Amino acid sequence: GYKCNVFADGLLYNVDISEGFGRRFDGIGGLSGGGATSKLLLNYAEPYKTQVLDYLFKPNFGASLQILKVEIGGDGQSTDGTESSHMHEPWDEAYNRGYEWWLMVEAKKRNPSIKLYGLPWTFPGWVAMGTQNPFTNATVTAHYLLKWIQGAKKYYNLDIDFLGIWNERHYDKHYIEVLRDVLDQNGFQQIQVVAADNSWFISGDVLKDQTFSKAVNVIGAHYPGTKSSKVAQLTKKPLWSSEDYSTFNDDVGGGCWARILNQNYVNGYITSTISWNLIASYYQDLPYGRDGLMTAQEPWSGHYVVESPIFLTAHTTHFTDIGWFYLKHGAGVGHLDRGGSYVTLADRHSGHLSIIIETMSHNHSVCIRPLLPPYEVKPQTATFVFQSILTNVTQLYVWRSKLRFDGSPNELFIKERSVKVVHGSVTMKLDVDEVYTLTTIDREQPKMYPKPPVSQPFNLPYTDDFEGYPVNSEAFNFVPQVGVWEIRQTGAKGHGKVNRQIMLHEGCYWCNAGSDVFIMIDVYIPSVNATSGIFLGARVTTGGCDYFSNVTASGRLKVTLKHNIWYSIGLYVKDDKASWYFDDEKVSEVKIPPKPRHGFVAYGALSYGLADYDNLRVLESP
Ligand code: 147
Repeated sequence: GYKCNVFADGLLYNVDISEGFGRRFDGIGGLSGGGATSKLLLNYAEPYKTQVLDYLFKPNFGASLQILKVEIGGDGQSTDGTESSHMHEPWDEAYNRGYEWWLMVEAKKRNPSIKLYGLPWTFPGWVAMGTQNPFTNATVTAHYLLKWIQGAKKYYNLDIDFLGIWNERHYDKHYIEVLRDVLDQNGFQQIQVVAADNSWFISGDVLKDQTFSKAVNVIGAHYPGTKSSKVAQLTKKPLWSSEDYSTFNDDVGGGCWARILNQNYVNGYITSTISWNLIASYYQDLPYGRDGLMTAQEPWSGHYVVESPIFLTAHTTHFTDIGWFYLKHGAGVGHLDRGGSYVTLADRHSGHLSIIIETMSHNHSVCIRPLLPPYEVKPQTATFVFQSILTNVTQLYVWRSKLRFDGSPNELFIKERSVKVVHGSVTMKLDVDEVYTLTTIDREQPKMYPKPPVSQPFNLPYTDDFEGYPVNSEAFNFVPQVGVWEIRQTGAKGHGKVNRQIMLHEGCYWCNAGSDVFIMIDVYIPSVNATSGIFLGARVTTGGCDYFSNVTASGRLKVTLKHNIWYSIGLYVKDDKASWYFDDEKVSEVKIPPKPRHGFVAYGALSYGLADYDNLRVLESP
């Protein structure tokens, strides 16, 4: 019963490959790090941890991501915390730090063909030769990254596919060439260099300089607003939105994601889009809270939320693979006449084909950046007309999502009745804020996990004697904002394992890091390589790049302790008073501002150098 009156609208879209294909599709990804964005995921209990990982990586289930990008920890603050380096010093090397190794292993377990991409934000001081420029000695930096790649292979059997330069900072042509050389010399010819995780501006150098061009495999820009430059397109290199999204993951965030997944290709010939971040597993009050594809920020309760971006990703990832090709603009790719867009991707080997359509309205798809110029989307009818060899398509499976902003529940990634292709064409009635996939691939509706546990507040009392962790790992729930904190074994009587600040030197920065509770902790400062003092903080309201100035402003117990002695120190905060305790004796009381009343508790060191912490207790102030 298809009527032909829709043809009167003239809203016809040809789908055709007789003139060849467009660009190769390189996959949709998520970014863990930049920084510490997956911190709280590691200590989720089973089965919730497995469930969350399945929603991200398991093929044909949830987001089914095709790329996992991770931060290569560099011991410095990189947005929501610091991530540990595999080489704090030139003489130090370890591959059991942090959580990015674990995450890559879990992703590969679920999807062996997921691509891995590493990028540094910060570098240990020695890599940058004590400067703030990591390219001061190109060979040293390239070999530092080589170690990370070799460590991935040796300890986890992980093959790294893509390597970046320095997140959103300047690049250095000589360094990129040296890096390419070092990779090639060491058997990593297959690793592709993505440059330079910033803007399209690098394209000019790529176009001008043949030698440099050979060292750059992919041009990666951030938050391109679905556009790429003419020069970038002229390089003929794959163009990636190697960091995008960073939008609060409510339904407007979902709208943003659905729109850019399509329009990055439609407007910018961009063949890969990577979400910052993969999963919001950091405290929501830290910078950019909940800017992930889904949220898992309560390891103590097991509560997590599978937000709409997960299902909107599925519309592409379940029905494509890396290596498929987009069809040409005007022959399966373009804007819809009444707003929205469509892309067609095809597998040149199997002949499978998928069309993804989105009709996200302006106010329901605004991303954090850049500015989105106004446009209109109206309900419309669209007819896709298959041409030449594609007239052999006789039936298409249909998947649909609709974001509703009227309080009623969304429909997310629902398998509808399949449609017959009659006389080579298919007509779809499209409403506003919808995503459709029309595909030749037949899949079952995936069955989701039962509801996770309900949200619970972080409860006091909270204690940690740090005995339960493996050496070199990070203590759960504490998110280092400056410095690097690792569990170490001591011979100290009654202390055993401690949480140690282990950074000895200032690093090469990405940014200049600068409730009523009773927090108590034991501290010990050794005689060699010691920090100059320690501090405790409460009601700390910001983390990230503003952390240090905030902690210092919010008042700190600045004490210079004797070396080689364990002290028990405490900070008691109630109303407008803060009291300091030393070996259980109150030593001073100061007046503090009445606001803020809530925030993080913090403990730290006054300068880079060693300090051991043990037996933390955080209680409600009596
Ligand atoms: C990006 C960083 O690369 C990420 O680590 C994370 O901090 C993310 C949060 O949105 O932002 O850096 C940017 C910061 C500011 C802009 C662009 C990227 N900006 O203002 O255009």
